[in-house]
Amino acid sequence: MLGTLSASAAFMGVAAACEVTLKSSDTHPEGYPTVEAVKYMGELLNESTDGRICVEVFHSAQLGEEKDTIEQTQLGVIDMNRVSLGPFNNLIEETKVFSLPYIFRSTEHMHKVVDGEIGDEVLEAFQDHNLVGLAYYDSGSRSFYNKQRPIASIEDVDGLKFRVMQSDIFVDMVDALGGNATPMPYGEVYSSIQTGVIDGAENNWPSFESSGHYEVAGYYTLDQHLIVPEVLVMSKASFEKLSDEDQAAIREAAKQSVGKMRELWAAREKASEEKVRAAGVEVITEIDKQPFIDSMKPVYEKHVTSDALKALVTRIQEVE
Ligand code: GTR
Repeated sequence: MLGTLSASAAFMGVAAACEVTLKSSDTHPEGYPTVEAVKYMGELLNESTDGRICVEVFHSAQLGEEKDTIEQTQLGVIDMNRVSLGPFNNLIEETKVFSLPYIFRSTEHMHKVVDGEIGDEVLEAFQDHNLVGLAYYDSGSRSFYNKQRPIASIEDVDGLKFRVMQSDIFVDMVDALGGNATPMPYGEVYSSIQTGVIDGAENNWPSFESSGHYEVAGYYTLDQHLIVPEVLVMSKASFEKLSDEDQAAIREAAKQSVGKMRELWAAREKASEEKVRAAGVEVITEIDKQPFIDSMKPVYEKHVTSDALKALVTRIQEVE
């Protein structure tokens, strides 16, 4: 016990011993914007609680793959978790609307939506699942990469096997484009491409780069089918152990870390793109997105079924 406390204090570089150390999970390595943003959130929280609350970030999937860490967070084994919204889709209906292909016209559109009322409503939906939604982080836009051929039009997707995050929406998305989808944990993608279990996957520049997937999948097509935000969530069990004042401090520190995250994200997107291009990956930028957008109709029809979800989708589309 004492060992953990002093180790955390040393980790945070603070003199005061932490009364509470919140364990936070992330699939990405140190230096990745999400990891650094949660560390920053921890520093703010530590300051506002006079050193009483500390946050320790377990990066590089040390605590497990996202689907499993989400369950652990619901159980209170893990206190905080920074994850994509995607893996929540099968669990929390409302998160589906932010995971629909081409729902956001741009990152600016996504920011306006998540920073406003709709964003708050979706965060609130986590409450019914033993989780507290704290903040949204950026994740750029996701595009397809594969090792077989450049995708220059929708016809080129035909028959290719892509890994997707564990969400039915993404399986249906790839199917609707004529490819074959395999949901699997992030950590298995590299070797699965290498051994030919799949031809490729889809992700943003920083993940494509930091995971090393660009080493085994040499064609990247900027079709930008998803702008799905990341979320920082907390275990309701861990949250409710704290005083109202400390709960408010956590919410505030999380909100304050968003601006910092967006800065880190913009810089990393550029750096990752440069690294991937320099490595010789063929990047296909000239692509007619309209056929991709049009083919998503059945995905919307299948997943946006309740009146509540339909209303959310309309409200998102109406945000200028
Ligand atoms: C990344 C995201 C991760 C994880 C990963 C994936 O962009 O930051 O949280 O969801 O994608 O594809 O599994």
